[in-house]
Amino acid sequence: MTASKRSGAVRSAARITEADAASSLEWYRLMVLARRFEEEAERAFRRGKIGGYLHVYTGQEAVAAGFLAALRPDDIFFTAYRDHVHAIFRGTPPQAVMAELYGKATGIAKGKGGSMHLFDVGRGFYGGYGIVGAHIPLATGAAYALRYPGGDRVLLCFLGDGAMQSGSFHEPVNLAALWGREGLCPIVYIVENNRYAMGTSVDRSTLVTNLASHFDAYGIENEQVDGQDFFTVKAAADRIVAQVRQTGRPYAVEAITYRFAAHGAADLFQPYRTKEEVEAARQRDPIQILERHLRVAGVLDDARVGAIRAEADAAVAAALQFAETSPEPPPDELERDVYGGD
Ligand SMILES: Cc1ncc(C[n+]2csc(CCOP(=O)(O)OP(=O)(O)O)c2C)c(N)n1
Ligand SMILES: [Mg+2]
Repeated sequence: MTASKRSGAVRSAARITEADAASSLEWYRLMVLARRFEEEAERAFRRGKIGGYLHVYTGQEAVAAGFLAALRPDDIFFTAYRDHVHAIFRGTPPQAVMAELYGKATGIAKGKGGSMHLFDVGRGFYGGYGIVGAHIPLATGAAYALRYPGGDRVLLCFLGDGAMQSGSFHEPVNLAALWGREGLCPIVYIVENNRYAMGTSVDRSTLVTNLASHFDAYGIENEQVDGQDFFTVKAAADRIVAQVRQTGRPYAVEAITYRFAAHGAADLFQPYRTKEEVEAARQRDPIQILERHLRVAGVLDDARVGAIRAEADAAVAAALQFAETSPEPPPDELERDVYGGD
């Protein structure tokens, strides 16, 4: 039986070397780009350019950044519907993500997935799922399939605090533990605890608010991590991914984070939380935290920050332009990539 690491388990930033700081500049650049991307995606949604639904990742960037930074190119990952930034971090061109949000033929899923169903298998991104909890069994089975023929690839499964309370969480997690006993389930469950599932706070969805500890019930090693600090997440992710790669056993992390924006487009008034609470959480903005570390380490100054922001503005403007001017998918696309089609 494992015991979740509780008191004081939210790890504080490790000491940062100059080499760490330099390699993290690229992640700072990507986080700034992602934030700009989400701002413009929301604006385009409000202007009626994007159909369906849209959920942004603003505030949670360090979680995906820290974990995706720990992956090898041949590793794979799954997430839910708050997925634009995961794709951008993994290298999907922002224009292909924006075009997907616009439902255009040049989108990363040919315009047929939209915001919630991004997919980029070539880069190891297996979606993008709109049904809460639905990807947990798929990701768990995929982890088994990765290890069954041998090899040492690893799979990350990002999920929300709300998704943990669905039936589709318990069965696969139990199976993962059993398969892991044979070294056959190299999966890291990353619970992004942003405190809410739409308007339902964590303490209204479970009595056991240490979400990492839920994995004790299945015999899966687990810990909590401060999800706002890139270096803290990255240090944990490097250690955990290496362990899972070596053992083939599952591991679970609860990343403590916060959703700065509304849940989604229909969440206008956010009656379930106060402005003061949001403002307090914004004081721990993951981009600001990383920026401060990098300034102290001497690899970032005002001029460099200005250049990185200008680059992000230009990349997002180009992505919007690409999405605007791309063609709609042709009608016969409806019958492609579906069972029973060509
Ligand atoms: C099976 C199912 N039930 C309900 C919904 C409606 N729904 C959409 S998002 C959401 C909240 C999920 O919260 P969480 O897992 O914490 O993810 P977060 O939005 O915080 O990233 C719900 C209930 C859904 N999409 N699928
Ligand atoms: Mg949540």
